[in-house]
Amino acid sequence: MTFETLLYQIDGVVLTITMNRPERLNAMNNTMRRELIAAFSQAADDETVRVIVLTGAGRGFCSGADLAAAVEDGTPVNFGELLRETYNPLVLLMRRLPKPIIAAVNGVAAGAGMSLALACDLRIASESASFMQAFVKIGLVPDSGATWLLPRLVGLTRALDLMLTGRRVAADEALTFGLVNEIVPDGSLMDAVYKTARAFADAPTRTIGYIKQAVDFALDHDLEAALEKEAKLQDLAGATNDHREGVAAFLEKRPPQFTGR
Ligand code: LHQ
Repeated sequence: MTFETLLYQIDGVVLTITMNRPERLNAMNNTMRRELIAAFSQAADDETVRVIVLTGAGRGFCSGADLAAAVEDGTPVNFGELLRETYNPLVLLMRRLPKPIIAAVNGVAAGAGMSLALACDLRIASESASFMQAFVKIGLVPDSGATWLLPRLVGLTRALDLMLTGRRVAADEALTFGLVNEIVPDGSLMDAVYKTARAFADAPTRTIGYIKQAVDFALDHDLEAALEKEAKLQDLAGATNDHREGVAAFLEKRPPQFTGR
């Protein structure tokens, strides 16, 4: 599939989706929102894809909604409808996608662009990356999952600081409070990301999907419900070839050969 605003590149089992509007720091216009949904849907359906990397072209990761596009279109934006029809399904698709998604945060991630980074499973950032809950600066409420994801990732104290001030947080500060998993020098970002991606390429992919499901479920349910969800998902994981292979490999004292099934 070819896209106007994205690059969609598969190398073995690793898919890289690159947001590609560098002149606007990869701000999301209508086309990009639609294409991101199509790209992640295709990644979900494609059995050969076992890990996804999301990154931005040029010096930005994603600067959020394209603020100029609405003015250029000349049509009034119905914010609630826009969120319900595009950003919200995209974030749900990413959180429910049963494969690991790594954000390669190469530059600024602002507004809904930061939300996309938060919706990934891991965030590896370059030294010059930054994060900004830009919404309040333009009189808007954090959206695209930011109010749900950010407090869970960094705690309420820090989440409210970032959301209420809209201040720009540099990568080193983001690392101190667990917003990113790792920071690497600018020139080695993609090497570091692909090293992690390759490790996931050899992982029991189906089980990783179940882990994502279990954790997201547990975040808004009580212990009893979370225990039951774990039991249900463990039934499914226990029936995978990869579980059988993992146990066999352990007993035979050899590395496992997971196939993602
Ligand atoms: C941009 C953008 C951008 C267009 C940089 N749009 N052009 C919103 C609306 C409706 C409903 C649903 O939800 C949402 C969700 C949201 O995402 S709201 C938040 C939207 N994003 C922002 O408010 C961030 C706006 N951008 C900035 O504050 C700065 O550009 C940041 C801090 C991201 C980067 O600053 P710098 O590194 O100094 O770069 P710059 O400002 O010079 O930007 C470079 C170019 O990119 C520039 O164009 P130009 O033609 O002057 O070179 C910017 O106008 C353009 N750009 N963000 N979101």
